[in-house]
Amino acid sequence: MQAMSDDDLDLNDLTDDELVSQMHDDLYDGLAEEIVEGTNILLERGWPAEKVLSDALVEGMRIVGIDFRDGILFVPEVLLAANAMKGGMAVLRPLLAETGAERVGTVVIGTVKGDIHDIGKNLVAMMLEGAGFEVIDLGINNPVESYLAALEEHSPDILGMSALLTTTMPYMKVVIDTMVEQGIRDDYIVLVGGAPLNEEFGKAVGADAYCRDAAVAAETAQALVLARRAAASAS
Ligand code: B1M
Repeated sequence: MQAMSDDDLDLNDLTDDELVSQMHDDLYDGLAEEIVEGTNILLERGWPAEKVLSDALVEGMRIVGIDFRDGILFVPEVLLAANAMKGGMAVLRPLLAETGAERVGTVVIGTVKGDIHDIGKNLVAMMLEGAGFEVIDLGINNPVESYLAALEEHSPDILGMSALLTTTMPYMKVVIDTMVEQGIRDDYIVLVGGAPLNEEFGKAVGADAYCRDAAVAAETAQALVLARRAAASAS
């Protein structure tokens, strides 16, 4: 998938549509430098960070995901694509995370045990920061013990869990059930997300909400924290 692989290709010469399409190809080919350059060019042309993220990066990764599923791309290539995506995200991070808003609350977030996917979780963390939350990111492959230790250490308002595999998403229930057993479940708002989840799954595992994407996660986090504070001050 190398539509324009000419070495002399100057990304600045491309129209917006051509550049976005070239970035999909560059992400597919795992070309991190080109993704960083393309991201900067779109920003210089006045694109909002959210649009660069959704149209150029997330859409490019969606295409990678299809060919990964169909056995056309394999783990090493997808790792390169993920690395390129992270290059673009690093450029966008200060813009997505910048906030003039007052601190709304604290979130502990991490990908569950057995799962090493972190791109979506990282995006959620950035958007939460942009919505005024302090975010403690536990990274990937978290057993229940690491979530519990972080809850104790940071006393957050929210626990967020991410899973990208159908085999790892049930682990969210292990974490929530352990919180129930320890009598601490209701001390926190629990949000869950990740591509294979849905609303029904969120309810079934006992989460407060399932969040479809990073923007929904940020909105939901704000709404639930404010609602909880309002309920606490009314009682
Ligand atoms: Co993996 N992988 N992968 N992979 N990988 C998927 C998930 C898969 C759907 C690909 C496919 O077959 N089409 C498939 C899962 C199938 C299934 O479970 N039914 C799969 C598989 C099978 C695997 C391996 C098992 C492959 C193998 O080894 N044979 C292996 C598992 C490793 C493990 O975790 N133990 C594996 C490995 C990898 C890589 C390491 C190569 C790489 C990860 C690199 C990294 O993350 N650092 C990788 C990647 C990149 C993908 C795909 C292609 C892209 C995922 C991604 O980053 N998407 C993915 C295919 C796909 O999802 N289409 C795939 C972009 C990201 C922005 O979206 O993560 O959905 P997403 O996040 C969104 C929302 O879901 C939501 O908001 C985010 C932003 O809007 N969200 C939350 C996510 N977390 C949230 C938490 C919240 C709220 C919202 O908390 C409050």
